[in-house]
Amino acid sequence: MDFSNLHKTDPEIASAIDQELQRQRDSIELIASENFTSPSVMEAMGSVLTNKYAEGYPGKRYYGGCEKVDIVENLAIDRVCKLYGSKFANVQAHSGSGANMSAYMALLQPGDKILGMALDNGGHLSHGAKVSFSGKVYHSVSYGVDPQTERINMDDVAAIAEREKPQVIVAGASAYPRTIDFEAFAEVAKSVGAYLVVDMAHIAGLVAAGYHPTPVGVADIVTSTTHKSLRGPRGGFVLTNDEELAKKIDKATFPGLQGGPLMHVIAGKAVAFGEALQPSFKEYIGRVVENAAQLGKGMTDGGLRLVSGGTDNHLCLVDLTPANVTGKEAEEVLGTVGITCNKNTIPNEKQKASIASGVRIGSPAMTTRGFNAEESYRIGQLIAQTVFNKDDQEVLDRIHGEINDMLAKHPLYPEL
Ligand code: DSN
Repeated sequence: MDFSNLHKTDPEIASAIDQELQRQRDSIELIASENFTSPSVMEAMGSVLTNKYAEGYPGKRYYGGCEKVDIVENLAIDRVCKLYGSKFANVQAHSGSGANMSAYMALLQPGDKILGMALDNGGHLSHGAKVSFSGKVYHSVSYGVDPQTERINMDDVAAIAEREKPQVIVAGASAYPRTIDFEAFAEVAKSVGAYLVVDMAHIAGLVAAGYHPTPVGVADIVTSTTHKSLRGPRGGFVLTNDEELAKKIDKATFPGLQGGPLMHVIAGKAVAFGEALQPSFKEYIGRVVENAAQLGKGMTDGGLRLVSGGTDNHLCLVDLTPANVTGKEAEEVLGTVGITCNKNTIPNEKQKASIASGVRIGSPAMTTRGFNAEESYRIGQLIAQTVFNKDDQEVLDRIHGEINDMLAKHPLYPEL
């Protein structure tokens, strides 16, 4: 993209953007919730659509001159409905938390009860964490993973639901490496008269490509972000097959929670949905899943332990205790050898969240960059070698050299 104007008018910001591009190029990106959008998505986001106010919905706006942005929003809605086989979609949520706010506001009154996955067991802030709006506005209770299997145990979820009688059950996670049984969640929700909201943000790309069972048509409301495995711009969306709920979601989003939609971001979403409808996206997600498995195998063979014993999706949750290293230390030392990831709590966590005993390792971004299964296995081995040798600078330098050679084979955004 051409930043020549910005370099002239605001060299400080232009330089920071250049530095960030270089940072992205110089490391293997393994943060499970990040990805690299196509240049087309970025072009749509950097367009004149950022100038337009369009409060309301296509055909029913509170401003004049919305005919062209209506084309954009209608395309985004049509494409996301086609991608997921959904009847209705709202594509205005600015983020995943915002999408969850819309879902809750459509279904609940303040003080009502929600049952979501605990943050320290792999859930998300907006699924009822006490520091989040979702745990302040609503009465939140949680389920976790089974301490032995480290997987969601649906009998436990059913027992908690039966005891707590929530109005909404939330399924979905930010750090859970296994397939989630949405049908089983729907049964539990039905048995206690609760609505089921599925937040599929992490696995949205896998669901779109058929690599994870879909929650659409199973949950009452499905929420998501667009920027994780789906590889779009930062943002959110909400799906439902129920016409009455669709109206409530629209009202909750605008005017309930937001003013003007970000039309440039909605254009980026439409481009990303269009890309995800191509056969090449299915192939990409197939490689994402294969690469995550190979990363996990490399780390396990290197002496680390995977929470739940493996992965079914795009991420591994890694227990670092065999290496006697904390998540914070691992994140830092991996950064020095050119691997970006994030520390993460693990089930039965003994450390506080800012230290943690694990790291989360995801394959969506590195797969977009072109790394293959064999390289993924090697990267997994190098992660293990790095954490087991965190104080041996000679070993770390050799690993960094090997990572740099691998990065050079997969240039990022050569067109920029
Ligand atoms: N912060 C995101 C993640 O990293 O999973 C979730 O929104």
